[in-house]
Amino acid sequence: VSGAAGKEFVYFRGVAYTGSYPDVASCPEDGLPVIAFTGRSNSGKSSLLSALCDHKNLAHTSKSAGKTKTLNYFYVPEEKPFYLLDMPGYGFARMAPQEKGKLRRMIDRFLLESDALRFTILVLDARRTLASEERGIVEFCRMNDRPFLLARSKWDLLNQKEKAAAKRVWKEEGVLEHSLPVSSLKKIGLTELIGMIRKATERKR
Ligand SMILES: Nc1nc2c(ncn2[C@@H]2O[C@H](COP(=O)(O)OP(=O)(O)OP(=O)(O)O)[C@@H](O)[C@H]2O)c(=O)[nH]1
Ligand SMILES: [Mg+2]
Repeated sequence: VSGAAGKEFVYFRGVAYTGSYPDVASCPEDGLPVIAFTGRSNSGKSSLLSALCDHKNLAHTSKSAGKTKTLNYFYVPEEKPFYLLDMPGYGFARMAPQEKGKLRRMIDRFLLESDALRFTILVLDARRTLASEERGIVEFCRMNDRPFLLARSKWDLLNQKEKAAAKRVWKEEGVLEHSLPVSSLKKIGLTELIGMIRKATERKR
């Protein structure tokens, strides 16, 4: 698909907010595939999910400056429907240590145990290198044959030199093939990501 009209066609359309759940046990259990957006606080998860739906702030459901604290489900009404799941960010500095730990455990539990999870999209600022939590998620996905992607966000903020340098680092980190530059602001990489998500939802577990 090419051209402006073609681009329009690939966004997720008619996406509806399903609900926000405080823990794994209360999430929908209807067997529909789940595509999870995880990563550090402020990495751009909610913005990316919204951009894929051709929306400015679909996923910013909380009024408190877009800080996601619950598991937020969005229903995508395609021929084979699925959920996009906006997860809370881990490592949010202004959060009490106890609350931080609780959120972290909830996120880990979901990524480790969910039967519905088909694709883990780890969103990280393209200007950053992999931190230990992020390495942990990558290792877990590799060991358990779980499809994953490192969405290198805010790509619009890098100049040509920084982009080239970033790609060299991804190669050194051993994740070049799993990395996709994206920008919610400038709509970079969205078509590719939508294709990957559709493919992932068709996979059997
Ligand atoms: N320049 C630029 N800024 C972005 C982009 N995507 C997100 N941002 C900014 O990054 C900040 C964080 O975005 P969010 O989408 O709320 O991040 P999040 O990962 O959902 O954050 P938490 O819910 O706290 O975990 C906001 O100020 C966004 O405007 C992008 O593609 N380019
Ligand atoms: Mg968020």
